[in-house]
Amino acid sequence: MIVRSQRPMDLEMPLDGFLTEWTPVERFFTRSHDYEAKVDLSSWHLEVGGTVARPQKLTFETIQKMPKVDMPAVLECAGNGRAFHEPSMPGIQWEYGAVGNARWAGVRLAEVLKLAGVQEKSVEVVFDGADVPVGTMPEFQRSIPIGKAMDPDTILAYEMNGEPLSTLHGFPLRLIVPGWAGDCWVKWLTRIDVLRAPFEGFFMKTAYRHPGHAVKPGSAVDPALMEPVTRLNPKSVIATPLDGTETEVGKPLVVKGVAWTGGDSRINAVDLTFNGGMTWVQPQPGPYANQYAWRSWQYTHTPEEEGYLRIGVRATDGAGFVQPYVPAWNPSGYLWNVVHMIGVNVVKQRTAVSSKAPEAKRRGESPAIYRSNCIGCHEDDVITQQRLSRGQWEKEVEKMGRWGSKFKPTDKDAIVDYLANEFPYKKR
Ligand SMILES: Nc1nc2c(c(=O)[nH]1)N[C@H]1C(S)=C(S)[C@@H](COP(=O)(O)O)O[C@H]1N2
Ligand SMILES: [Mo]
Repeated sequence: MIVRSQRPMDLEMPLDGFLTEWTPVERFFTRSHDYEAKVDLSSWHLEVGGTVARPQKLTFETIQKMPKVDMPAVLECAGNGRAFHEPSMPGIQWEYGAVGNARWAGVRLAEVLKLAGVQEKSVEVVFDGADVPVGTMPEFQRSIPIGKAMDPDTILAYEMNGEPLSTLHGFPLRLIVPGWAGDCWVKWLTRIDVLRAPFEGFFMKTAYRHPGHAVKPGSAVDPALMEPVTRLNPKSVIATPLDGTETEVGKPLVVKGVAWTGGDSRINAVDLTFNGGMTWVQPQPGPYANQYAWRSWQYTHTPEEEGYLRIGVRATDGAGFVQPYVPAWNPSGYLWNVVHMIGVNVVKQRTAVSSKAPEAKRRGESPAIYRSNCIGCHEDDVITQQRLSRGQWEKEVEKMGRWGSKFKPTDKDAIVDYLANEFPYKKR
């Protein structure tokens, strides 16, 4: 796994994870804003309240006795692909692997809400987990509209790939919102509240919002003018070959990957090009568990002459959405789904591959004000992956001041200077 942050744990799946239909738990990406919650089942309950006729306090046993539903579905972080946006923005610099395909199982959220009796005029349902915010960060609470909550495909899962949920993935119970981005899939559930007005918490009103239409790259947009991220868009990834590799004339080249989409839609077509989009072929589709799962595809191409293959894959869904060639830039870099294009050199005879890893840039000793104020709640790793302008670093430092870093106001400029010099904006 690619470690994006050790503490809290943010792990990314490498490209070869797209070679299997189901993503094993140990290969499944993880994203946690807080340190993971360690729940003791003997004292755990799920409380259901808000605008309901009969508030509930359910034990794990009660939930397990309700009708069990299987729900294969892709879980993808809204920020997957953020690293590719230009200009860059702060946040975990995910490339392709903040996504996985699993078989979830549990109970319908609608069944649980029926037990409680949702009152008329309810508009949303908000979910809270047992994780405790880091520092003075806001609580991770997220809401979904009542219609999505009552959708028979929205479930409270206690199993992933036939096993009880692991700690990292939300033991003992998490929300599954098939077709919608991962930020709604609240882990370590403890409370569900039905609401008569939209939920106003930080993770609904400030975070996980996008303009819903194109904005000029780099522009600031007021969160009030943005809408919550909901459905995933069509996306496909080439798992093999890898970008920048070589293949030989006359040798069959197997190209493999997966495609998925979101909302109520399903993948309608997957097209593959070997010449940067001039002509397209249709790969062989693999098994497809349901509309929410990813679908593998594969194609064998035997190059007849030397040259450079520009291999790209493009998925189309039933709602008529096609993967774009240019990203829809948005301030937090959500929902990247640009056509995945790689380059493979076709040669007569492959050259020996040098296994020498590129030398990492040596960093000088960091100043004490940085070590004492910026490393504590989290490690250095979430900082070193960023590439931000001075203005962006200044905003990040101010946010960290609000979220629990106790730097002296007089040290702020020196911290910003260090970050802006050491991790400046640069093109990838
Ligand atoms: N309680 C809680 N639930 C959460 C989160 C969190 O930080 N706390 N992260 C969310 C985000 S942003 C994503 S993408 C998914 C990631 O789920 P995973 O770690 O099982 O892959 O969980 C969601 N559920
Ligand atoms: Mo996410």
